[in-house]
Amino acid sequence: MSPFCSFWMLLSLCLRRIAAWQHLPSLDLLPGSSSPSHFRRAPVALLRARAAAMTTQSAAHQTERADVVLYTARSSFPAFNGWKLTILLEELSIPYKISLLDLDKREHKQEWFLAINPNGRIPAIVDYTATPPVSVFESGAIMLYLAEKYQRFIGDPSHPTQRWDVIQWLFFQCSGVGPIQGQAHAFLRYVPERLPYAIERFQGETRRLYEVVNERLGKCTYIAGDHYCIADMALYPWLEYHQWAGVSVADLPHLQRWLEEVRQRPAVERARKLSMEGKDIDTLLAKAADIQKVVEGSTLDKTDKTKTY
Ligand SMILES: N[C@@H](CCC(=O)N[C@@H](CS)C(=O)NCC(=O)O)C(=O)O
Repeated sequence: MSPFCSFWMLLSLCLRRIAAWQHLPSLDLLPGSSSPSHFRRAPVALLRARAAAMTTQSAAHQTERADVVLYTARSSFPAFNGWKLTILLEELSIPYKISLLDLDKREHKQEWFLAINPNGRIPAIVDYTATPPVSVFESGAIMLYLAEKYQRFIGDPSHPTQRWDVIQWLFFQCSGVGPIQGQAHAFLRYVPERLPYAIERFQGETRRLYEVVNERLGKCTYIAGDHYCIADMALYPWLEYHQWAGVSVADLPHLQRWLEEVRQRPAVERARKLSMEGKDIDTLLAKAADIQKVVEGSTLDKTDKTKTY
């Protein structure tokens, strides 16, 4: 091996050591290295991401070391997809930090964050315990990643169906309750035009999904069976804030019983405080008109008008 190559190997090793020690993404210097992740293509972006994480609020399990950095939102509107993840991280009790992106200022559309989540949405995580660090986006995928990694809240892997019960109810939330209730929020609270058809359509479908949940919870303690799991955590923020969608749960007793049970978990309570920072439903409802103005002005996804399709 040439002295030049040895020098680069040594330097690369030192940098990796420092990176692992500080939980920085390691920079691969050796040409032709087999490191597969996109971190190699965006190291500067990720260093900036880390810098952002360090200047923001830390979570209950704040330590000098953060195994995981969660990118979630500081916004005038409730960001339930990020809240799902603070619940899971609190339940797992692992050292993590929260980096709050200001959605009203469209920080989630900046280049450095798009290197982590090309979809430009929160939440996303970077797992610094992995070598090289791993980034994951999409709340459901992040939940599965963490649950599988720590082998918790995912059901007994040796059971023939438990894991799939969890996964199917998690998908039910991620592809059903989340997007549909999200549209109910949008048309009821954020969109400047009043479109009764859209409001009724999404409220009606949200209510139908709630009835499916109620029916299921009449048969088992938690959504995927008798064990509390990531699907419960994913559903909780949405069902807890049903009033934000203008949908009632007054006649859904099993859903209410479950809400009460999940709400009382200490990790859920800590996560609610971290994620919703004083945005209780009464405050939200009282401020709905102001929130609408902010969202209208800044955060709704806008098409680039200069492009032609
Ligand atoms: N399917 C995505 C949805 C993520 C999402 O919509 N996040 C919202 C906050 S809850 C967001 O980033 N909104 C900003 C925007 O629309 O520009 C997931 O589950 O992670």
